[in-house]
Amino acid sequence: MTLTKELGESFQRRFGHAAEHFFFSPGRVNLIGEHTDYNGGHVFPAAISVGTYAAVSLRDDDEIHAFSANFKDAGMVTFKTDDLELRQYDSWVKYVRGVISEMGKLGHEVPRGFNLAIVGDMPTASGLSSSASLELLIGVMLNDLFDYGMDTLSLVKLGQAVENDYLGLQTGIMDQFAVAFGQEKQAIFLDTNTMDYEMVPSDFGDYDLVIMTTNKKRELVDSKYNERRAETQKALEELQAVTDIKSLGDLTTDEFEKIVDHISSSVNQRRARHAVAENERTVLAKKALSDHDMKRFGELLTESHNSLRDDYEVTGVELDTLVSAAMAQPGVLGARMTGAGFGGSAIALVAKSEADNFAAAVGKVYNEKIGYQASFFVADIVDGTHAL
Ligand code: GAF
Repeated sequence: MTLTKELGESFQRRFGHAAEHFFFSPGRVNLIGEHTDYNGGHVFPAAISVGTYAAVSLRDDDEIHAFSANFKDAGMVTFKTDDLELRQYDSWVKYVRGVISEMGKLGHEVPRGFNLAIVGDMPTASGLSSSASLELLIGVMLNDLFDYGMDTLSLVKLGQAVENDYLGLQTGIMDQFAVAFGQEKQAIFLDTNTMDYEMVPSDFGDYDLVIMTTNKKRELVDSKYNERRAETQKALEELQAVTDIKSLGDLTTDEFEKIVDHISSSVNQRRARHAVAENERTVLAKKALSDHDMKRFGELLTESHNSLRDDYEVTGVELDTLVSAAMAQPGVLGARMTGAGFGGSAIALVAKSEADNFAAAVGKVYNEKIGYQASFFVADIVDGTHAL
C-alpha cells in the first residue's frame, strides 16, 4: 500500500470522514556547496523522493485538529487558529504553528480550522531537511486551501522565516529552495547572492548517488550552526575593512589568500577559507556534472568533505567514518557529508556495478567503529512540494 493510501485510511479512522486534499513535500540532498548559502555563495541541491505527506479537510469552526502517523502514541493535538505561540516541546506541531504565524505577518489569515494528518518517510535525524519539507508542505497546503496567491519564492522565504524568526535558527535559504523548486531528475544550481538559478540534469551516468545516513542522535547542531555563521560573519567584516565585497562568495581563493591575514583569528581564517573555496568547487562541480565528467565531479565532492572536516569542522567521527569507508570501496569516485553536518547524512558516487556490495561493506566498517548501524539508499530526484 502506498504511503498516501495509508495516510488516507488513518485520517478516515481518526476523523470519521475522508480527507479532501493530499500534498507531498520532498526532502533534499545537497550535491555540493555546503555552508555557502549564508556566505553569498553557490549551492547545488536536489529534491529527493523521501519526504512528508499531508491529508487535510476543512472544518466549520476555528480549530486545528492534527496528528502525525509517525508518532503513534502522541495522539491528537488540538488548538485554535490564533493560538500560535512557540512551544519548544511541540515537536512537529511547532512547524504548523510557525507557518501560520509567519503567514499572518504577511496578512494571510487562516479563515477556518482544518483536520490534518501528516506522515514522513525520511530516516529520523537524517539531515535531509525534514523541517524544510514540513514547512513547505504546510505553506503550499494553506496557499492552496485559502487561495493566498503566493508564488513559490515567497513560500520559500516564508519557510526560511519560520526557521530564522519563529524558531531562532539562522539557517540559509538552500533547503526551502530545493524542496520547493525541485524538479524530477534535475539538480538546482543556485547563486544565493543573486537568487539566479539553473536546472542541471542529475545524470550521474554509470554511477548511483548513494545516501548514507549516520543515524546519530543529533546534538548541538543548532548552536554549532549559529556559531559557524557568526564566525564567517566576523571574518567578512574584517575583510570588508580592506576590500569592497558584499559576501565571502565575491572572492576567488587567490584574492582571499592575499588578504587572509586581515582576519584576526586563525580559526575564523579557516572558516572563511572553506566558504570561499567551497563556492569555487561548487561552480566547478556544476560544470563537471554538465560535461558528464564524473571523475572530476567525484574529486570535488571529496575535496568538499576534507574542507568541511579540516577547515569548517562540522563533520565528526560518524560522517568521517562513512566517507573514508566509502572511498576505500571499488568503483567510488567521491564522497562527502551533505547538509549541516555533525551527524545526519553523507553521499557517495558509486559505480552501479559495485552498488550491491557497497552498502554491506561500508555498513560493516561503520558498525565496527561506531557501534550501531548506518542506513543506505539511492536517491530518486523528484519534483518540489505539490498537491497530489
Ligand atoms: C542546513 C541549513 F538549513 C542550510 O541553509 C545550509 O546552510 C546547510 O545547513 C549547510 O550547507 O541544512
